[in-house]
Amino acid sequence: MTVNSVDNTTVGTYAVIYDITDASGNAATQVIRTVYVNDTTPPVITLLGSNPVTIEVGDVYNDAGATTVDNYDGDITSSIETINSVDNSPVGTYTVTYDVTDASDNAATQVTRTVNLVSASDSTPPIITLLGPNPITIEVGSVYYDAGATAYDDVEGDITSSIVTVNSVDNTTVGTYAVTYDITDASSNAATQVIRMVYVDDTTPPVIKSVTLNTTNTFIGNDIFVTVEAIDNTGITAVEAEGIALSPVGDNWTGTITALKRTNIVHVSSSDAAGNVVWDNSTSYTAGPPTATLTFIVTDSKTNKPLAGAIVSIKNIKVITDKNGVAEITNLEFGSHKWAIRMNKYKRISEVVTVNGDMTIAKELVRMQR
Ligand SMILES: [Ca+2]
Ligand SMILES: [Ca+2]
Ligand SMILES: [Ca+2]
Repeated sequence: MTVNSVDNTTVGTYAVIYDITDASGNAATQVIRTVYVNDTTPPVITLLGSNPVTIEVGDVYNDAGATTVDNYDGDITSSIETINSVDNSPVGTYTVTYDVTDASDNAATQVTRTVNLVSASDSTPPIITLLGPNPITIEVGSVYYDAGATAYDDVEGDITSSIVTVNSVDNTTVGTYAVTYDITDASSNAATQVIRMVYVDDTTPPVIKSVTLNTTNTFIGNDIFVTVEAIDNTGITAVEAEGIALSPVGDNWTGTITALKRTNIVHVSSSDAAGNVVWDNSTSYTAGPPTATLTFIVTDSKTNKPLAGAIVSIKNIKVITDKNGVAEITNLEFGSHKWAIRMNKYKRISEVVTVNGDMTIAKELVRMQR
């Protein structure tokens, strides 16, 4: 009789017992076989995640781990011994190792993961810092010196020398201009563009070099021809005399003003496109009323002979006729004037005359009766 208690699914030590008795009832000495059921198969480790893994300096390394299954123990993942040497510096290659042993002390083949620690990639653009004022105003015609800018990059440091500057300033033309500064680091990160505004301005007024009148002594209401010579750094846009716009003629500006009575300053202004104005009040003229000459010829009404010694009066002027009966009144203002002629023994006469030019007035005096 054999008693076999071996369970080949369970590690352990078992006995197989052999007994026998002959027909006469004599029992043989029992024989026992010892049977050992062992586990000699190591577990197998399976990596989770990538291998190798590359991370940048500054990144946090999260190990993806591994699983393991044993033929006898089953899932013994929790028994894996992980040695993680990954550090954040220096850059280089690190290794994570995974080991496990089953309950029967069978060690699995070690699994390793390679972790490459590399320099952080540069994703930060440089920063440009302007030097000097912004905006800046310069006088037209003056030289513009750009004060430049500096550039600093997080990885590359001072990269000022790589700044690309585009300077469109035309210092000969009034206007608003931009100077732009750009830079890109070696990882193609472009800095925010910096712009400086440059105003080219004209603050210099024109210069009036001369004011000339064709006459400085004239009559009220007459034209006076004005010639102005003026210069400006950017160009003159207007010249006025007594508020009258003059016209450009060659290098001069000319026009006509109307004479006013008495002595008058001719106020001349010159403007440029920027609105700078200069005045010149150094020139004047004098204008009086227009005058004429009145010639009186006085005769006797009976004899028709000239009368010498007759008194011709007009306004406050008195002129006595000469031997030809002639009296001239000069510089008599235009307008209506009352005149009178009187002479001893003759009847006085008087009239009003309107003077608008030289005139001759012939009059006869009537001798009074005795
Ligand atoms: Ca095993
Ligand atoms: Ca950078
Ligand atoms: Ca100017």
